[in-house]
Amino acid sequence: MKTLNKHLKLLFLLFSFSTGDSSSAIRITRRRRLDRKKQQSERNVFQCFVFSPANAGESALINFFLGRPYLDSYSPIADVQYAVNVVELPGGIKKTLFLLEIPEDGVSKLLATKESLAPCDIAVFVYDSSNESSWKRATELLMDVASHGEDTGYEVPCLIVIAKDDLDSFPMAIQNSTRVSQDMGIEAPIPISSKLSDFNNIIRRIVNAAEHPYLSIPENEAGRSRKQYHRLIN
Ligand SMILES: Nc1nc2c(ncn2[C@@H]2O[C@H](COP(=O)(O)OP(=O)(O)OP(=O)(O)O)[C@@H](O)[C@H]2O)c(=O)[nH]1
Ligand SMILES: *[C@@H]1O[C@H](CO)[C@@H](O)[C@H](O)[C@H]1NC(C)=O
Ligand SMILES: *[C@@H]1O[C@H](CO)[C@@H](O)[C@H](O)[C@H]1NC(C)=O
Ligand SMILES: [Mg+2]
Repeated sequence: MKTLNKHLKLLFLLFSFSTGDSSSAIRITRRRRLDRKKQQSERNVFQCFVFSPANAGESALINFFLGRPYLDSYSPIADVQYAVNVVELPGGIKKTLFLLEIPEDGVSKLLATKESLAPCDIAVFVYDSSNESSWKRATELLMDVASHGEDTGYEVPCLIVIAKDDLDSFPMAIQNSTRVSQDMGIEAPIPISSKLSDFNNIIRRIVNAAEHPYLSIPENEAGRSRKQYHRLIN
């Protein structure tokens, strides 16, 4: 957890430099809130926190992001804790994306601090499609982040990623994860298979969700119908 705190601080610093914004966390956060009101963020640098239960396939995703080949064995010890790359969007627009791995055992400590999600533009929850406890744990993490957002005002857009889509999924997997995303008013879960190099445009979709935070922030019922209305009129 000490290392996680260090990484968060470092990311925060890098973020301030890369945006030419040497101001405090407060200003960055205020700008994020403004982005949400405008429903569109024009920032060039986004930070993604990646949450996942153990063995979910998170490292395989981060390795793909870094342009590295898929391995049949990843070691948690050799895990990349944060990664950065330039993402080219349709139309040639380039955005810088940071991925920060949040180890499962660090989540409760992370969420114990009110401002911990202030530097987070998008939270991604990865679970293993073949592993029911992976799904259950990932849902808990999503709920924890969502209620942390409601309690503190640091609400973040969330995406669910179903990893290892090449494996047989457990019963009710698709139905239940679709229902959870609908209930929370977020995008449908995105299946990927690192093994088959089938990434379903995941990196661009992460950037896209960060650019349109309003559409992916988990909400209560009133917020959901408002959101549906905006989807319809856009
Ligand atoms: N079949 C299949 N296996 C995968 C896929 N992605 C990862 N794996 C395997 O699943 C295991 C765990 O993958 P990792 O990427 O290390 O998962 P992780 O979430 O980083 O795991 P920890 O760091 O231990 O929490 C490894 O043996 C991978 O080779 C996939 O798309 N399909
Ligand atoms: C299933 O997921 C849990 C995490 O919730 C993990 O501890 C366990 O190792 C996983 N099992 C397999 C076979 O990957
Ligand atoms: C899926 O949903 C059903 C009905 O709500 C529930 O009984 C079951 O426990 C869920 N399974 C998982 C893996 O979430
Ligand atoms: Mg890993």
